[in-house]
Amino acid sequence: MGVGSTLYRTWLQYNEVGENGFRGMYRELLGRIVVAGESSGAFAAALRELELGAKSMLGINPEFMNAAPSSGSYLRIGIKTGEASSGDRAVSAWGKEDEAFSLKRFSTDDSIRLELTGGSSSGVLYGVFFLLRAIALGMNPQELAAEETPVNRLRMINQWDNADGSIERGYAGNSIFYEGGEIVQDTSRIRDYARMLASVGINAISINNVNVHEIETRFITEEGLPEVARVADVFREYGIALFLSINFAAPLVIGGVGTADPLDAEVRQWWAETANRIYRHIPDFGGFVVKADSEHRPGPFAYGRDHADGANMLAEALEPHGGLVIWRCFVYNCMQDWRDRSTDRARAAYDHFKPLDGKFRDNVLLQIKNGPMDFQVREPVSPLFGAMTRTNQVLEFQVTQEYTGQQRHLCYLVPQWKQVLDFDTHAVTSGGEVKNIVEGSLFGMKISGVAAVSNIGNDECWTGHPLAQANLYGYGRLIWNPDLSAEEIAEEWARLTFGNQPVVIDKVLHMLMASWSIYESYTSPLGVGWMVVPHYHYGPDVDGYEYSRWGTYHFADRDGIGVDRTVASGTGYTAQYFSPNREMYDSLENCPDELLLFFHHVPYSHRLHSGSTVIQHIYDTHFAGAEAAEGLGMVWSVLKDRVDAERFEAVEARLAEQAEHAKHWRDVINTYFYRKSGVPDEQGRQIY
Ligand code: GCV
Repeated sequence: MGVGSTLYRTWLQYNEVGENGFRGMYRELLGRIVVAGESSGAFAAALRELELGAKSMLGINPEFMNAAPSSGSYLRIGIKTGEASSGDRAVSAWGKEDEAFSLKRFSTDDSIRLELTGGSSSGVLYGVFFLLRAIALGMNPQELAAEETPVNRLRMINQWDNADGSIERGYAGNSIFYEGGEIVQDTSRIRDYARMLASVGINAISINNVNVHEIETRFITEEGLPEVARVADVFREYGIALFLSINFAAPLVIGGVGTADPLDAEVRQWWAETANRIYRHIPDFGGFVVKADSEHRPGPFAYGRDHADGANMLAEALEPHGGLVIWRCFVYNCMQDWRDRSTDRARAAYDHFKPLDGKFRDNVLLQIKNGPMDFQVREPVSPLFGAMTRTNQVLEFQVTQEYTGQQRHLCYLVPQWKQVLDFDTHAVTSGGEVKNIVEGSLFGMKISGVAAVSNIGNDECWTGHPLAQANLYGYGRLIWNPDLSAEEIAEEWARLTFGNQPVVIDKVLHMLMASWSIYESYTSPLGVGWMVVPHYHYGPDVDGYEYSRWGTYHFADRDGIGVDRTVASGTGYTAQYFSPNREMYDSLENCPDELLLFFHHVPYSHRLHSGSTVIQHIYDTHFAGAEAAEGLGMVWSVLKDRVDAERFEAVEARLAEQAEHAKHWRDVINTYFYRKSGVPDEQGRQIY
């Protein structure tokens, strides 16, 4: 814990604090720590963390005591009396108040007393991470005060790790959880990960891929569970509940039951017994994540049942134990005929799930990807948000950069996530933003929140690209409080990661904040998406998905490009939105430029709001984007002697690859559209 290289330590560097960081005052304050009450579970982790932080940043070993000293400075830590403590995870126990904390300051002329009170041991842990962050950021202890409650109840990470050690869509090495078909024996790296996640407020994790293969199907057996329980023990220390992705066909595949029909009595009995077994091994097990009837995964459709039948059957089994079923809405026809223009993948989630609103049990949550397609660099917000008012929901983001440069390119995703959270669905007259929907109270959801696919692996820096750590950090901070700005989060991360030197902060902040737009500009234009190498999703291949079965087309011909999703002449997808979003997207005049080709098929000569034609926009953004990608490397080079060599060189190498690869994107895209359209670049730049 707390050891390793600067790459490994991510934002938990705990560098020595100097006098201009109020070293003296903090040494006094943390020199004596009064612990009120029992300190087990996450409370114990909090105390260990304080000890580590105090030693590393302030060079002191705090004295822990049971009673307050009569004079002088000290920090008092405790759990709010009369409140629940750690442990119980029934649906009703996903309580924000348990995870809240307050930090109160009582100063006299010659001393400071701080009182940190958590709603539970998890609240204490979050409060300690807040305090250590404040110290690292150089905050004046005389100004310290906080009253924080997480906005979202479920704040989850989904691992897409496989038992063989590979990670689906992983770009940072192999799994830290599995090796050679088994859960790793040495769980110390998992512990370091749990600590990182807790430091940004994550409280739930699913530890295996939603595509559940043979070995992972057996995780819920008598043989598999003791192993899974070892991992649950580690996460429990940090207030994080463990979930498993399950195979819907498990009763059939491993249970000796002749069917997986959710309405079959024997199947129901099998899942009930399985749930009993799981909770014998892991009493605070979070529940199941389920990908069913999606991309060839088994599900209720095989038996003529619907998603509510499937999810409710599992929910019934978990309900007596307080477990949750997180059922994914990523359901679409992945065997589409590209000749068929009437089927629209974007419509699928809404068409499948909206009619089922109100039919799910209280411990079922529907997990909805942020957009209707699949984590593209730019997509509209899924119209399912706001459309279901009687169903618990989880918003799904992707921290791993599957379509956004695979952690070889810099792409800080918090600004994208913020746009999603701030999007006004207009489901209600006012306050219909996505963040209010997933927060839960708008529609009275029993439980709700946000989940995201992780970007970590066993790479030294965890995330492949050292600057991609900002996405994991930012995800946690943003869903704790969606009103934080992307800049605030980036600055916090940069300071914690690289220290408080103004020039470093300034450059890193600039790079992060520019990166999404740079990536977008040299890749797929105007929201059309999907111009990537099939399966790998890295690098340009404009027609890679054009004649495929995946429902992901751009329809470029010699005259124009884009997908007509309007009501009058297209797939009618726009009608899934509430007014006035529906009319805005439906109208060629009012549709925002950045989503134009997602909603409309237009001639290359179509003039955007920006004043440019579509074809000239494609050329201009691709030339500018490749140049800006090169510029990122130049900005970074200024930091050569200000960032340690290891991190400097790791980032430098990634940025060099990005600059080269951006040129490839530029030339492939520009050349493709020049050849298709025959329209020359107004500026006569080199196109091949
Ligand atoms: C885990 C996309 C990805 C798949 C992923 C799937 C999903 O299609 O490319 O790798 O599978 O999304 O979210 O289930």
